[in-house]
Amino acid sequence: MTGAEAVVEMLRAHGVEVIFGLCGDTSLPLYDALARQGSIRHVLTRDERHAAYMADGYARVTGKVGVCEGPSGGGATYLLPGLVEANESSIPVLAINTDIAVSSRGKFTLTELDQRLLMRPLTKWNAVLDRAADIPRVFRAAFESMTTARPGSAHIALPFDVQNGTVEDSEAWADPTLGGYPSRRTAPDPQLVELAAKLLRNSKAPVFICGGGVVISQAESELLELAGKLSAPIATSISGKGSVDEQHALAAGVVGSNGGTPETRAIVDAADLIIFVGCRAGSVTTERWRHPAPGTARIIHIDVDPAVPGTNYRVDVPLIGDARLCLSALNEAMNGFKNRNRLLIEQQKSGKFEKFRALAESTATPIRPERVVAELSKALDSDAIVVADPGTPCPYLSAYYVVRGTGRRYFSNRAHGALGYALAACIGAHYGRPSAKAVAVMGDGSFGMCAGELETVVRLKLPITFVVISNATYGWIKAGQKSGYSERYFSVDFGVTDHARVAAAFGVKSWRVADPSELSPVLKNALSSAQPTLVDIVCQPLHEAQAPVSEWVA
Ligand SMILES: Cc1ncc(C[n+]2csc(CCOP(=O)(O)OP(=O)(O)O)c2C)c(N)n1
Repeated sequence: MTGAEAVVEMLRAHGVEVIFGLCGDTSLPLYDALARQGSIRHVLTRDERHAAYMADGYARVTGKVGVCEGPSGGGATYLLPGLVEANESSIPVLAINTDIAVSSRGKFTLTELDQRLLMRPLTKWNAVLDRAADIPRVFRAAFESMTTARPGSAHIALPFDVQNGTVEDSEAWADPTLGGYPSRRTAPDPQLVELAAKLLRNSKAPVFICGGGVVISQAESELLELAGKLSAPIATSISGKGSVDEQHALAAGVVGSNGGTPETRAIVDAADLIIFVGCRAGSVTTERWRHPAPGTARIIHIDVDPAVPGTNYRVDVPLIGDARLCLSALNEAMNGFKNRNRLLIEQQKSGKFEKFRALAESTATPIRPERVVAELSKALDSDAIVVADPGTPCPYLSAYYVVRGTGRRYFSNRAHGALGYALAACIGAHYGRPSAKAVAVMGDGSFGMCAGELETVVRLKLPITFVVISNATYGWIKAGQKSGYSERYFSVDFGVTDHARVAAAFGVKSWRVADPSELSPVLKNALSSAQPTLVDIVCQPLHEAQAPVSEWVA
């Protein structure tokens, strides 16, 4: 077979069903091979950035590797943002950039770029192919790297002449289990499990803080079993939403500087033992390492990456391994244990939601962000997938959108928080879980960075709903200028755009809503449509709102 055919065969053999990408001169052999094989669906995008974000959204909701592709030069620099986001968020995304021919290297060839150096620091694993015979081995290595230990992204550069080379048919084999993650689970050291169990037994007020690792590892039921034995609240990072059904009595909600509130902070501060699970204890989740305050609570840190425990907190017991296996081992070690000293969190939870409800019922204009979250929550089924961009959507939905059920039903790009992620990630999520309603919520800053992809949504007739929070400003930054720079607002406001009309020009059914009483019927209409829909909501800007962002709370 040709090199291009071998690439397609290696993808198919790893269980790949869909690829997101954009064509180029150097990709012609690959496209022809994709056209001739017919089993892998190709979703043509309008920007490689969005192809990578689609692969990321797909991977997040399926537990499978997401795949994107683009051509040489600009195709590689445009794929890059999605690859680095996925890598830092522990999401396996494979990117293939085709490249100039090996025989054209070093001759000022159009689009020549050192893809090996470009992608090396941004991915978990990368390679530039020099000959077709290496294709099977390189693809096996990429899938193995992406789906074992801490998942991450991989990049393969595929030169034009390599695509036209020859690969032995018998070489194109794969282990299909490497197409999903985690593909190889590692168990913790039993001695450290015993030490952790001892700390758990002696704790009066243990609190879990879960990151994305619980959902990635599908450890939700093991987590709930252990939390039940300990009567311990389960707090999460933004990426950890889905670790626990947020309606559960032990669910404490999102903690940290983005989406946390004084009430959720109080739950963390009351702990005498913190159990971090699949959570890097980064700046946002810990409010810059102040909550929990160092030294106030004992720490058990569970993570598959040995470099994580001990980086930000002095850890009493590190448990290195897959979250599900670590929690299972702890459940076994704690067999028969029942803690009766329950840390009460009902008061904090009801306090948080009482304040929210007061604003959510507001009939004021511009429409309050709280009202948007409340109406959206009412209108969505529990199995909906909500993707939030930075700006207003992320803190508000993280704090107040109550995820009903476990697993990935809500996510945001929390590694880099680049604007313009949600629309494309939501398209990927739709392909991953077509039976669920997928909804992207974005600021108007984000809309400006992704609107061209509305053509893709219309061309493919995707029944996705987009919500734009319109405030004609980069509100998050303006709020920072208010709280930290005495309201010296500088270069943060932009013009008013009617996003509904823009979307309509693409062929998207759309509404612009300025009156809060119209919100509920319009959202219901939009969400029940089998076509792409967009609701543009004229909203109170963040610097005037009471956002759940601790830096801005006086
Ligand atoms: C690509 C990119 N550039 C800049 C930023 C910095 N940034 C964070 S939030 C924000 C403002 C967001 O504005 P908008 O999308 O309109 O939402 P709002 O805050 O107004 O709700 C900016 C510019 C970013 N996150 N990503």
